[in-house]
Amino acid sequence: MTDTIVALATPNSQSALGIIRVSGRIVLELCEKTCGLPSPTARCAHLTKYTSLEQNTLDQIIMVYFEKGRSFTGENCMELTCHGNPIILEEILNDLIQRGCRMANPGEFAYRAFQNGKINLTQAEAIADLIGAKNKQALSLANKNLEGNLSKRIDDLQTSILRQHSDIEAFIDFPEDDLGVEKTAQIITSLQGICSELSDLIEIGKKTDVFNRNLRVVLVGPPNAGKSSIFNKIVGMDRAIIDQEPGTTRDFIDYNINLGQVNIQLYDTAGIRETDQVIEKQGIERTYQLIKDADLVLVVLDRSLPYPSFIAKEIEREINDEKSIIILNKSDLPNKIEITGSHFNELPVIDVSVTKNKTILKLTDEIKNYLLKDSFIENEFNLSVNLRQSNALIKSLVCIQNSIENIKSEETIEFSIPDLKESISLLGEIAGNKDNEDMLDLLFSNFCIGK
Ligand SMILES: Nc1nc2c(ncn2[C@@H]2O[C@H](COP(=O)(O)OP(=O)(O)OP(=O)(O)O)[C@@H](O)[C@H]2O)c(=O)[nH]1
Ligand SMILES: [Mg+2]
Repeated sequence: MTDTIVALATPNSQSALGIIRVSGRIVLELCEKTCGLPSPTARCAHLTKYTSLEQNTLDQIIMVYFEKGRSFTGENCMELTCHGNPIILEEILNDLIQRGCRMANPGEFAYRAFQNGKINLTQAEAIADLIGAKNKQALSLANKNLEGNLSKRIDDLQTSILRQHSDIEAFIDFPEDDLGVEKTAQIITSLQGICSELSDLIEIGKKTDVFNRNLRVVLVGPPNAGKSSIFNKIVGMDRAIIDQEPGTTRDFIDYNINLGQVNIQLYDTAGIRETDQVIEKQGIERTYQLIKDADLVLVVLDRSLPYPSFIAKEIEREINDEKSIIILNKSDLPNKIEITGSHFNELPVIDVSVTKNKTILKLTDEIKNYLLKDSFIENEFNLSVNLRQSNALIKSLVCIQNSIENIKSEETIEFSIPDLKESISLLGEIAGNKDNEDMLDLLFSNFCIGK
């Protein structure tokens, strides 16, 4: 058994209770020495006192012991539910460290659970997602992955690929037994079925992605169009400086907001115009960079002014039409803009005035609808696919497609084998390949301490 790790599993602040988790070799010894329980009943709550090395009572606690093989990490574990005073919790943590434990690294409990076969990688990620979920949908999807829905689909795919792989291998080993037109067609059909399964999962990844990250929404437009004013209205505070002088915002600012089912990172940017000023130019360059990475670009125009042809051309060059909405701001003023016949007329248009709250509410609704447009209708999916998993699925799909091409011709059929093997191994990475240490380090280091 490995060294013994300890961590606070609850926030380090004043609360009713605080939980300390311990896992590893000396747990049973600690049960005896700190709690006076040399042979605690596993998975039962013991009301006891925690005694320090100096023989002081540090707290009255509930201690639960989990025996090796039946704990979260798979090792001997103890959980101490203490009173939620940070001073008590720190004293107990220090005492456990003096007794031979060490502080756990981020995600180290989950990492041990994974190494000991208690959970696979998709389940470990689901636990992290469950804790980090920003909305109800993300929570529900994380729960489904924790139940093993994704792992099950991946397992089934691996088995199906393996079956085709062995049929082809048998033919290569005994080439005198012709694989036959019918059998070849059957293998190709099965592999095509696997391709469409993989494509389905990749598609789910694209759709469920919106629930699991902050979507980038960028306000752009000519100076003075009201970008900062709209930004402040949406975030609900005077975060950005507003002024009647064009060129007020020089560098972008951003703010995180929850819009119910989605979380967005909203950006207010420097107005786009021709300028000789170095700083302003840099600000405009940053705006262009933000446009590139945006999930949605809101092009803000002042409808009380004539159509800004030159600036519109500049913006038109930078934006992706499929990810853009036009906002005609200052609808409380007389209308002077004419966008009919312009490029922007082809895009969705929303009228807004920062003087009318109703129009801002409508705008946030539109933003949400737009970002959710490809996504689910609640409960459509019974699993989610994250970026790491999606990348492996995409590579695996390419391998299968290559192998189909090779199978189609009898001369190249044996070249299909390495691709099939590679596709199985790529799928293996989703549930967890224990040899890929770099990937595991990166993945678990994103977890919080105590998990
Ligand atoms: N009447 C009216 N005035 C508005 C509206 N929105 C913004 N303004 C005014 O327009 C001026 C410019 O607003 P900002 O929000 O600073 O514009 P901006 O697009 O951020 O400008 P830059 O930072 O210079 O690019 C300010 O005087 C605002 O009060 C609106 O809906 N109606
Ligand atoms: Mg501004």
